[in-house]
Amino acid sequence: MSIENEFHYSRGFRKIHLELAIFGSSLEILHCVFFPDPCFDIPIFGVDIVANKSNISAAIVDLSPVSEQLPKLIFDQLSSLSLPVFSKVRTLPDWGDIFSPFVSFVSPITEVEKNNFISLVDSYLSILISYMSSVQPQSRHSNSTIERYRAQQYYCQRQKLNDKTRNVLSMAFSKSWADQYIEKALFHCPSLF
Ligand code: BLA
Repeated sequence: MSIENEFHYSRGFRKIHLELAIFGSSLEILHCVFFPDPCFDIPIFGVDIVANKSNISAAIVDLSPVSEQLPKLIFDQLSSLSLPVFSKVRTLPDWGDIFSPFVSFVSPITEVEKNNFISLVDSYLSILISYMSSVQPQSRHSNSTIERYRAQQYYCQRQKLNDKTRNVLSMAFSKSWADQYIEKALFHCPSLF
């Protein structure tokens, strides 16, 4: 079993987390989240791909809002994408109210579907990156920064309700290791000030 992590930060992003986890020969997980600096009006980019020996059981990508709506520029560009059709679309869990209307949660089956999912991830990332160059930060004390920080805290709280992640990590390590890893590495949300 192995877990490889990279953590980066840059203008606009307080944490860019890339993770590849391999559990024996049966389970591979790619996990990636771009957590914005709350001073910037930027959604949270997230991808999770869960693959077992024979198939990709879950592939999810989203630009999740941190204010009432996604920034208009991002909303318009996401709306104008021609979204690929997947034969197996999955239902979001109860904690999935954090995702945008543009979330794609599927089990890609054919090579075409797998490639279409990867292209979709690429499109979401390109939309985010091109938007980044135009957005200016607001003050750390502004109401909108505080609202975005609270939304990010809520995003982390909801993600922590994913028992599937917790169970895999608990079985591979231990319950207390899994709890700490989820709290401190995956969905840590340090205070704003
Ligand atoms: C589901 N996540 C899962 C599943 C496993 C993991 C085993 C079940 C697969 C399935 O239902 O087919 C496990 N995911 C992990 C582990 C890590 C991980 C161990 O990232 C890290 C070490 N999860 C995220 C992010 C998103 C996310 C960023 O970490 C979305 C952007 C989504 N994963 C997500 C969702 C499910 C899932 C929505 C389905 C949950 C359900 O159906 O109950």
